[in-house]
Amino acid sequence: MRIVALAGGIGGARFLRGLRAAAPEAEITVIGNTGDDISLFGLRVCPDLDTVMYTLGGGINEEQGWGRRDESFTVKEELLEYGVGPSWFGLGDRDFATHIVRTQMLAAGYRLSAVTEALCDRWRPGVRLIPMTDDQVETHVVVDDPERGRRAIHFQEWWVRLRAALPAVSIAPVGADEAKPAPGVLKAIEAADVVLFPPSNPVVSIGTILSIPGIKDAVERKTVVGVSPIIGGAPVRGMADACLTAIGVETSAQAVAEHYGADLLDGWLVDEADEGVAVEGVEVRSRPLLMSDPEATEAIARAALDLAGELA
Ligand code: GDP
Ligand code: FO1
Ligand code: CA
Repeated sequence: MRIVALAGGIGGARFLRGLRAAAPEAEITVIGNTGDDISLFGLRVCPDLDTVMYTLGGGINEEQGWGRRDESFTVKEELLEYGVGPSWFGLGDRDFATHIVRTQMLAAGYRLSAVTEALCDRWRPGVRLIPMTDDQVETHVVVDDPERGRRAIHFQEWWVRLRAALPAVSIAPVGADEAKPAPGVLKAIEAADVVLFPPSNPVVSIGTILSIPGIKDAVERKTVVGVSPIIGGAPVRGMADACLTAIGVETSAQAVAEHYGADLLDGWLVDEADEGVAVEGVEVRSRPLLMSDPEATEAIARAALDLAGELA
C-alpha cells in the first residue's frame, strides 16, 4: 500500500510513528511543512522537518516534542556572551550540527529536498520525507504591536517569542504563490492509495502545505482521511486555537472539518468527546484520539487506514 501523509511538527510526527507501526509494509511518503523555516545565525532551520526526522529516527526530546534529546546549549550561551541573539529561540548544540550540514549543502547548490534526504540517511526514519517545496516559503503573522503598530513578523517570533499572545490579524505563507511542489511530491500523491492528514495544525501546518500551487488539487482527487487535532473544543497542545481564530474558524472538530470541506476530506476522525460532529459528504467516526502512548497512537493510525479502506 502507498500512503501519503501531510505533516507539521509534533502532532504530525507522533501520528507518523503510529502509522509506521500500524502499516509496517506500506510505502509511506511524508510531505513536510517548511513554512516554519527560519534563518538564524546564518543557518537554515527547518523545525517541522527536523521534528519528523528526529521523532521517527529516535533522536527527539520526547518530553518537549521538538529538539534533540540529551541536548546542551553551550553554543547558544557563547553566542549570547557576544550579544548575539535571538535569545528566545533555543538551538541546542546537537541540533546546531543538523543546521550546519543543511546550510552547507544548500550553499553548495543542493536543493532542500536533496538535503533532507541526506540528513535522513543518518536518521533512517522509515518513511520518505519530502519538504512541500524547495522554494523559500515563510509564514508571517500580522499583529498590532502595542509599541510599533501593525506589522508582519516571522511565524516563529509570534509563536515562540510572543506565545501567540498578540492576536494575529492575519497569517500568510509568504512566497507560496510562486512556489513549486518539491520533486516527487505530486507524483507521490498521484500514486497514493490514501492521503492522510495527521492531527497537525490546520492553518500553519496542513494549510501551508495545501497553499503550494498544485498540491491541493492533487490531494482532492484522492481518498483523504483526517484526524482532528482539536479535542473537546481545544488543541491538545500548542496554540492552534490562535491560528484558527485568525482565519475565522471556530476551535472545534466540526469547524475544522468544515474548513477543509467535503471536496478535500472523505473521512474525519474525531475524539469521543466530540461525538455528534457531522459534515455532509464526509464520513465521521469518533474514537479516542489522544496519542498518549505508542499503542494508542498506532490504534488511531489503524482507524484512519480502516476508514480510508472503506471509502476507497
Ligand atoms: P507543530 O508543527 O509542532 O505545531 O505540530 P503539528 O502542526 O504537527 O501538530 C500540532 C497539533 O497537534 C496541535 O494543534 C495539537 O492539538 C495536536 N496534537 C498534539 N497532540 C495530540 C494528540 O495526542 N491527539 C490529537 N488528536 N492531536 C494532538
Ligand atoms: N519552540 C519553542 O517554543 N521554543 C524554542 O526555543 C524552540 C526552539 C526550536 C529549535 C529547533 C526546532 O526544530 C524547533 C524549536 N522549537 C522551539 C519548536 C518550534 O519552532 C515550534 O513549536 C514550531 O515551529 C511550531 O510548529
Ligand atoms: Ca509547525
